[in-house]
Amino acid sequence: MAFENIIVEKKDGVALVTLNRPEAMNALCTPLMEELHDALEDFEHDDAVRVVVITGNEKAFAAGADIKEMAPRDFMDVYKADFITHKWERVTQCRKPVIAAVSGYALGGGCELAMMCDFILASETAKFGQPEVTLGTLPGIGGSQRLTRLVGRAKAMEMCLTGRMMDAAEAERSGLAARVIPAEGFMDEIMKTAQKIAGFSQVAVMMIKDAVNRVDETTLAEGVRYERQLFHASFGTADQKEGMAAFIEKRKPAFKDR
Ligand code: DAK
Repeated sequence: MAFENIIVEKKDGVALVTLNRPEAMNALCTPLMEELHDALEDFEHDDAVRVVVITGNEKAFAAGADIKEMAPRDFMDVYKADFITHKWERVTQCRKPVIAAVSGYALGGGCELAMMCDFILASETAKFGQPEVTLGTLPGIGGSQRLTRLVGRAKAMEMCLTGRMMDAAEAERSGLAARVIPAEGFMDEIMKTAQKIAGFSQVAVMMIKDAVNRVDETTLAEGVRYERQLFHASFGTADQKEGMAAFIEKRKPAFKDR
């Protein structure tokens, strides 16, 4: 697949997607999001891909939806086209884990794209924000909802109302980022984490992702029931037998994704 706005590399079970519009701080234009959509479709069907990493460059993960593309559009344009809906949210439908590796700015749609991933690993240079208020608008790709779920109402409200940026340490403290990683060796550590997940049973990994994601959609009792069903189902897999046998026999498991 030939792409102009992203770079895709596949290695050791990991598909690395690098957003590649450095001249525009990786602003998320429609062609870029369509390419990301197509790449994710491909990964879903490619057995060689077990984990996806989305990253940008040292200055910017992505500085938002493309303001120059949006500026001339009026209500009817965006409403009738359902702007930012279909292909833009493809990442939330991935069954394989998706990690956002954030260095530099993750603003507006960039912060929202990172939050659509399963978890965020932040370089110590990362800066997160929802500055849409400064443009006379508001988050449009789930920022008001996902940020609030991740960091709580007070911080989300303050960030969306003021456009203030959060640094990496605050993002980790607040639950937005899973972990802060030193800028030096950032991508090596990201790939190590991705490869670690890629080495586990894919069935178990997908079930875990499925179970954790239920939290946003259901009550605690329903969520625990759902988790229990998946847990029971995992006992029907060869990988559960292999994982537990390997523990008892003090050897490395050889998972077969069965
Ligand atoms: N869009 C387009 N171009 C951008 C951009 C963006 N979001 N961010 C940066 N650029 C471009 C700049 O225009 C500049 O281009 P040239 O002038 O060289 O042609 C180039 O990238 C370098 O940027 P700067 O010169 O500004 O670089 P600095 O280091 O000085 O500053 C910055 C970096 C990230 C702090 C700054 O560029 C900045 O503040 N960028 C904008 C951040 C922002 O406001 N992001 C939120 C975008 S709005 C919806 C409703 C709302 C939304 C979507 C949908 N619906 C109702 C459906 C909103 C979404 C958003 O994300």
